[in-house]
Amino acid sequence: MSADKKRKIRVELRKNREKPARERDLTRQYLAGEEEETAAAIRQERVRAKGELSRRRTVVGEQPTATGGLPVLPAVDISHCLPGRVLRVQGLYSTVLTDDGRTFRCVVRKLLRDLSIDERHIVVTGDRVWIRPATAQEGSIERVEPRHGLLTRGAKGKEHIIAANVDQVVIVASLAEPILKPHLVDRYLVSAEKGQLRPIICFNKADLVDLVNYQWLIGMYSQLGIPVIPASARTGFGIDRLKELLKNRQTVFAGQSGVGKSSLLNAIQPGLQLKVREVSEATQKGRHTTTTAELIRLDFGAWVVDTPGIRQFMLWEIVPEELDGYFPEFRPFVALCQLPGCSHTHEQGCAVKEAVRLRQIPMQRYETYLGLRQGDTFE
Ligand SMILES: Nc1nc2c(ncn2[C@@H]2O[C@H](COP(=O)(O)OP(=O)(O)OP(=O)(O)O)[C@@H](O)[C@H]2O)c(=O)[nH]1
Ligand SMILES: [Mg+2]
Ligand SMILES: [Zn+2]
Repeated sequence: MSADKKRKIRVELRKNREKPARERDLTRQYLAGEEEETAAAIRQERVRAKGELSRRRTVVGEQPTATGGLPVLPAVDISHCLPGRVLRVQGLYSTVLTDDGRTFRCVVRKLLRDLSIDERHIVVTGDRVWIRPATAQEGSIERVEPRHGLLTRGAKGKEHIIAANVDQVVIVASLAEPILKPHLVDRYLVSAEKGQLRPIICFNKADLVDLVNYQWLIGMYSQLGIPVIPASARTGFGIDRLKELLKNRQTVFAGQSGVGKSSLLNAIQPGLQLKVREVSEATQKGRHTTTTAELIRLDFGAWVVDTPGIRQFMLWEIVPEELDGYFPEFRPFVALCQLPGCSHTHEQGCAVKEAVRLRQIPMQRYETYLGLRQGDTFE
């Protein structure tokens, strides 16, 4: 934080809170996951309905250069504050690991909450923050640094940031139960491209199938230049290769519930003891074993984020006209289409369609593209 960038900035604050804090805490205890999202959306509606965006205040800080976060980065007194990293967010509390290795349970400073129009996602897993310790184990988050490397999705018409400040995403899919959905893998790939994350694909549960039947899939993604790792958390197959790719990097594990994200992390670092689904529960649908995204520092010099499986992975803020930009293998052909702004769906002289015909672009990928243009959810 350099002093010369600091200045007084006039900002709009959210006005009064719509319900007393205590009452809301209680509500939160009873709600989890999607239900809480709905409740948050309802509370949000109430705030908007009252048209309460009128209070203003002057804050000393910097104007962030990146968009998406809060409108100001408040200056913090570094003689009282510590830099750290958000390990997980649970309700009103975030667990922060400070750079000197201590863990604090933190609330978010009121100013930050007031600056945020949407109260969710002021702080997300992976955020770099400054905290002010109150006791040896508790404190408050005073400032959130601008984010890079995001895994996001759309949820109920809003952006949901799953993890911030990561370099890469391991897209985990299962070759057995739950059934493999290549379109879902493609959707995660688009999201990776959008969040500027390097993608890695891990096909787990290889112990349950004959890999020969999946060579086409492994080959297809490998040809796109994506590292593809067939693996088994159960037998340890592929785990060393995966571990190698995680070294000295920050990686988020993503994929449907039950594909084995937590199991893979447990195999990568024995003793980690992340909760995994009991075998007897394996057939129960819709159960999430991991419930919050959690940042973990592994022994061999890697940071990973274990995430809960997502039922509906919607893309966020991608306009149809720009969708082709998120399919890297389309790029050389897009420029050759006859019509400017070609949608590659029905046009004459479309070089993308021709490339699909000549098998220079895999049919599977083109079908995903068409589906996403039509707004499919692939559920
Ligand atoms: N046979 C076999 N089973 C596996 C493998 N990996 C995971 N499983 C099983 O699959 C089930 C789900 O594994 P989890 O690690 O809990 O899956 P997850 O992706 O973390 O699921 P959520 O936390 O709900 O998102 C468990 O019963 C695991 O034992 C594997 O490689 N082979
Ligand atoms: Mg899990
Ligand atoms: Zn075209």
